[in-house]
Amino acid sequence: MEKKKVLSKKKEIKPRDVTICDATAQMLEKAKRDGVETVFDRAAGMRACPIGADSACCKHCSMGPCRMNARDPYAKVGVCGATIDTIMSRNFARMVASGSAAHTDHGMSMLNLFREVVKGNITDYEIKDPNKLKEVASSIGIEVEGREIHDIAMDLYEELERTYTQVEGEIPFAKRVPEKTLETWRKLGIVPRGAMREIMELMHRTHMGVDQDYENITTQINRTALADGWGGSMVATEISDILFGTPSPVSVEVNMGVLKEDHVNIIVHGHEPNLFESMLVSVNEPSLVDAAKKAGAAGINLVGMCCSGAEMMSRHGIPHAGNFMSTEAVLVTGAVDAMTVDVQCIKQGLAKVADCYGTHLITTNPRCHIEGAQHMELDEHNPSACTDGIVIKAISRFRNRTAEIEIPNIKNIGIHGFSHEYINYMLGGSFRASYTPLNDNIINGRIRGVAGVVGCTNPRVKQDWVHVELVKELIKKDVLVLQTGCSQIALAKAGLTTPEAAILAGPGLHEVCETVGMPPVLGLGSCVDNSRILIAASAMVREGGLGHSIAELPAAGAAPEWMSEKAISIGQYFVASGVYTVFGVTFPIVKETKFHKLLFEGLEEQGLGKWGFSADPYEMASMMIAHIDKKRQELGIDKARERILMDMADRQALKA
Ligand code: NFS
Ligand code: SF4
Repeated sequence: MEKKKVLSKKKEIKPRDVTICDATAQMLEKAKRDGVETVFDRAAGMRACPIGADSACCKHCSMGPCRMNARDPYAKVGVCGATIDTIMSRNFARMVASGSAAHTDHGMSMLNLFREVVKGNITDYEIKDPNKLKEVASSIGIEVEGREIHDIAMDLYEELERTYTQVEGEIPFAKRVPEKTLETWRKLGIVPRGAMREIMELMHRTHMGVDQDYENITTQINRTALADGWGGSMVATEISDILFGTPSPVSVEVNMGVLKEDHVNIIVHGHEPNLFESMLVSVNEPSLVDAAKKAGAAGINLVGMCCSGAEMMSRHGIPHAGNFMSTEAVLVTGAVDAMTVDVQCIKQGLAKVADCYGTHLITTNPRCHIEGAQHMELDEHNPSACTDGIVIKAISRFRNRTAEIEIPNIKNIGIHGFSHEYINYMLGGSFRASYTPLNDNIINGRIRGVAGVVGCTNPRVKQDWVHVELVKELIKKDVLVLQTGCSQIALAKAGLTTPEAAILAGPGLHEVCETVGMPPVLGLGSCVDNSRILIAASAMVREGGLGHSIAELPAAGAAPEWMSEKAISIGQYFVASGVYTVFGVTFPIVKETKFHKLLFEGLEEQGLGKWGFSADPYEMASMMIAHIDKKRQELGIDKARERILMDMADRQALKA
């Protein structure tokens, strides 16, 4: 292999220090030998700017950029007079605007596809789940009884388009929000109109010289974030379920060992499921399978990564090679013949690594080209033109492989694909699908509460470690964990997505898992599928016995290794929905400021949730558990848990 050395003279990393993922560590060793640089090397060579990390600078106009002093935040103001609170809240607002834009644009792409499918202009995709179509339609007041699927679908399209374009009025999915939560939003003026309007207004308000009151900016921050969670993200999830099927539990292999040396290996990495769905058709196309065999391969092996991977593993049991911190490392195996990407979380660094191993890196979405990568646009009217072409390129790379191949021999089998619909069914049974058993088990104390642990991996912390330690700690204390995104993959690799992992759970949760046959950690899919957590939370409120708003639930959320603006938007919509949400790594705000106090305390006083921060997984767990216990106490169900734990101790004593 012709090696193009790209490793610069920077601090050397020790693979075991930067990740607990054995496969990734093994590949980082190989990368070192091959002279290839990855995100971990670049992170070691790049000292994070301390002023930027605290969000204590502004470059919104050319009178600046202006730098504040994080140690003495009120000592200075910007040239225009902007205070630290204005500057930080504007910066935070723009993260929310960008994250919300990413999810809503993704959702809008799904909705466009849906419209064209319904109209018959696109024939390569179809409505796979008409039941879900009806459910979603009737949840927002569309008549479904005795009507044609096509007519319901067209009404649903028109209604959901308002999620984006509506100038005035509440977005359609506001109808799914528990009444008391919605009441609070109305009082605060944060029920979203259309996402386009909210994002536009937030960008306007954060322009130089517009909104210079951090509290008023925060109102629009909330509204824009809610337009993501209950708007763009929820539309992305629901429409994808309607088009491609609602997930139900499926056994899936995760980790780099899913690559096969004797197969043509194709990885799909990104976020929108349409590319992947069409890829799945192409790799099963007999003429292409034949071509692969003629090239000497045993077959074509299709594998996912990151969030599009998480969707495909949930819906179809497609193997998953790893999360965000492993996307370059997986190319170091030399076994990847093509990696195709659409949008979001696609490191530009992939281009160089792909080049080093002769892997085809192919972009497919008009929104995302990468210098040095090949672009083959996916047109939904004829998707196979793109995806067949990618398979052909992958086959030719297989035939001419020169890179030295080393595939980590590690695979972790787990159960994934839990949806709100399935949780309902799993716990309630097919004849009385409901959340009663979940609520009952929370009320009687077997389950202490529910935690959503989600989000990215980040080279500023040891890959997967914070996720895994946090989740282990939570389940040990009887907290049921719901997961999405890269976090779910971290736990899958750690073996916690199996029913057997229930032995790591506390006695109450263990008993429930054993009875139902479920893992203590339920994987719900990709990051837009965090909307499934919102829907589940609303169902718990409606079921009764756990308060009247999401804020009253014994629940908490965390993104322990977050890195993206999308994660901030998600965090903010959970907070605005009423959830205590704890982030790790770093928090982009100076402590001891008014804006910090508003996010970490003030929002809760308004009836919403609040932010928390800790970089330490054990402290994070105890913060979340303390919150859950406080909510149990407020609901008057704290004593029940003591009783049930005493019963369990008695029973265990009897057994002994
Ligand atoms: Ni979410 Fe998915 Fe992963 Fe983070 Fe990126 S892939 S949308 S942003 S890194 S979890
Ligand atoms: Fe500085 Fe104000 Fe311009 Fe920001 S908007 S760069 S604080 S002068």
